[in-house]
Amino acid sequence: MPPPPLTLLLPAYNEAEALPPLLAAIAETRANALPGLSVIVVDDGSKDNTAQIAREFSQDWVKLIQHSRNMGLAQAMRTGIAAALETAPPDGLIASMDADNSHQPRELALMLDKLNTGLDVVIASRFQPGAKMQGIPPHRQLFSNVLSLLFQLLAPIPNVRDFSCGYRLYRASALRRAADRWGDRFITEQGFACMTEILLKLSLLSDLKFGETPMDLRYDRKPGVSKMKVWQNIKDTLALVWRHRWAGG
Ligand SMILES: Nc1nc2c(ncn2[C@@H]2O[C@H](COP(=O)(O)OP(=O)(O)O)[C@@H](O)[C@H]2O)c(=O)[nH]1
Ligand SMILES: [Mg+2]
Repeated sequence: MPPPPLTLLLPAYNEAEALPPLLAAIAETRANALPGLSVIVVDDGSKDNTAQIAREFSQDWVKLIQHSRNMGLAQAMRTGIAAALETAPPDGLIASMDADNSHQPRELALMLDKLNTGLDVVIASRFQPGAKMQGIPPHRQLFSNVLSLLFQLLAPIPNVRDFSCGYRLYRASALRRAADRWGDRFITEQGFACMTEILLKLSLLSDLKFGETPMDLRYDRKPGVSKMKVWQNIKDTLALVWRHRWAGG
């Protein structure tokens, strides 16, 4: 039986430099392991050639959606998930990945194997034995370590250690249930905390199973600087865990 169609979302803001090597690596993975793979690049009002590069890649399995102005990672995820759900069959799969060329497309095959052990969400995790990381600034490393411990303590999800990584594989049916249940309130965050919010919301649905695969994070390949506003993200994340734990979501 052929594997179910998999739509990979790439939220992209000013990723013109990172996209060519990333799209080439995705094409290789598609040819070698995942023939059902298609890509949606969500260009979020980039000021560089992000959209042009996605367009020029001109493969029928790459689709470009553009925001006319920069609306932030959360809005890009809302747009991307809604577009992917429109076409996903009941057994379809939806993945997301940073567009900064620090995540490795070939790990998708490993994530799919893991999903097929009976899971609904698989996270490429910096906290699984075997995970590797190159080029992470110490303050970012510290931030993700603290965040992982905080969530394991205050908002634990069985088998989840990496709550904030954007590289994930979901069953479309899981995202559809969340979209049906919360509608416009599925993703309420504005910034990077949306990634954690997606996971927390999914954990409130009954019978979903989560898992992780070890990630090989190549932050050293990322051109330019991180777009994460660290202090804003810390504030948003603390407010999120507070609402989830003590204020009923
Ligand atoms: N759509 C959209 N994506 C963004 C924005 N800021 C960052 N991103 C994307 O979100 C992902 C994560 O950002 P990145 O700089 O890689 O964060 P880091 O890896 O945590 O340092 C990348 O794919 C970015 O292109 C934004 O304002 N809008
Ligand atoms: Mg990144």
